[in-house]
Order: sequence, then structure tokens, then C-alpha cells
Amino acid sequence: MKLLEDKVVVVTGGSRGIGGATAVAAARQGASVALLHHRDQAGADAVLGEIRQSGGRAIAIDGDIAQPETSARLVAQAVAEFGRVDVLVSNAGICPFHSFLDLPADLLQRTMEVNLHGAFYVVQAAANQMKAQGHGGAIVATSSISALVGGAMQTHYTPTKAGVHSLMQSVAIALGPYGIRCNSVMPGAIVTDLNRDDLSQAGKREYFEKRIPIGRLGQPDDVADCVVFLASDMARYVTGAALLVDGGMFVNLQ
Ligand code: RM4
Repeated sequence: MKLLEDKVVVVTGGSRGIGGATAVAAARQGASVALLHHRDQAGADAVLGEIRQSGGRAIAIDGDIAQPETSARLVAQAVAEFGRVDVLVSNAGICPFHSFLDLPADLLQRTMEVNLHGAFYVVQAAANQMKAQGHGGAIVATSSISALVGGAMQTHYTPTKAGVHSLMQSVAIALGPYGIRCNSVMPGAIVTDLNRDDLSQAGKREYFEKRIPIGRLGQPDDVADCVVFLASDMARYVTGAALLVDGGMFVNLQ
């Protein structure tokens, strides 16, 4: 029995990185997938192709998660195509590294609107659909190790990741009566486009590898498999929780 057999899974930021890997992993576990991307048709087509070539069902929608109407459209198109929404993976996010003292207001605003406001809108839209369906559901948000620790070049970003986890804790309470579970994954240093430039800095990758007891940076599918677990009935009694997926980096003081 596949972990997400016959489920309909919506993934934001689903054209690359953790979201793309999650879309593929969910399809491998029997789900139909509706992924949202933002102006990344090539990435979306690659994910759709990988899913479809192994017999999976998937659609891609282009939209800006920072606009509330995008989430309404995403849910509506998932329902139109597949009949319902069982799982939401709220993953879309940006992390343009920038120093604090000269960080422009528009960058702070955009990061907040994409990472936190966008998560709020899509969780709300999916939860309303799940409530109307009357069969519960599961929501998994991509928070971060950065919800728990800081980054000098991430002062606009880490508060959004802390906010995403806090959102999961609160909606877990609000949505529990409808049988909707809400949890966070907290990825550590995962090799994606988000940090490609940062990791290309001299010594940065080596610094992380020394801090990580497992001895390697993470890959998107290291996170995707944990998202599938939290979305599946294996996690049926888990809600309001956070799962660190960091190779042990957070606990490694000495
Ligand atoms: C994560 C964490 C990683 C960073 C990415 C971009 O939350 O901070 O270290 O590489 O964001």
C-alpha cells in the first residue's frame, strides 16, 4: 500500500528544490499532484514530466503566492482536475541573502509576503476546501532550522520561518475539530537554488559539513520523504509538531 494512495496533494513552490522533490515523492506514493510555481514553466514541466513518465497524474499552475487570489485559484483548479484536496504542502519561499543594516524595505516586505502571508493564504484556502469536503486532511509547511537559529544575512527571512511554524501550531488547534492535521518540517542546509550562491562562497559548504554530524548537506528528497510521512496516515496522531530535517546540525554545539 502506497502512503498517499489516491490522495490529492497540492504543493506550492513545486517546480524545483524541496517542493519539486515533494511533488515527485507524493506521486510515487500514489498521489495526484497540483503544483504551484511562479514563472518557472521549465521547472514545472520537468517535474510534471518526471511524474507522468511513471504513470502519475499532475498539473501545474503559475501564480504569485503573495497574492491571496492565487491560493483560491490553485485550490479551485486542483478540485476541478482531481475532485478534491487531501493534502497541502505549503512550501513556496524565498531567501535572498542580504546584510541587515542596509536591507531595503521592499525586500523585507516581499520576503514577508511570499514566505509568511503566502503560507497563510494557501493554508486558509486549502483548509476551507478540506472542511467543506468533510473528510479531514493534512497540511505540512516548510518552516526551517532558521525558525530556531539566526543568520546575519537572513534577518528578513528567519522571522518568516519562525512565523510559518507558529502558524502551524495555531492552525493545528483551529483545524483539529475538522480532522485536519498541521505540521512543519524544518530543513537544515539543503542544496537547492535558494542557497546555491551562498554555498558557493569559499568555505561555506565545508563549514556546514563540519557542523553536520551526518557529514553531508541535505538533498531535497531527504526533506520530501519526511513531508510525505507527515502527510500520510503514519502520522495520524501528529499535529502542531515540527520535524527537524538537518542531519543533526541544530544540536551540534560540540
Ligand atoms: C535555510 C537555512 C539554510 C539556508 C537556506 C537558504 O532556512 O538557513 O542554511 O541555506 O535557508
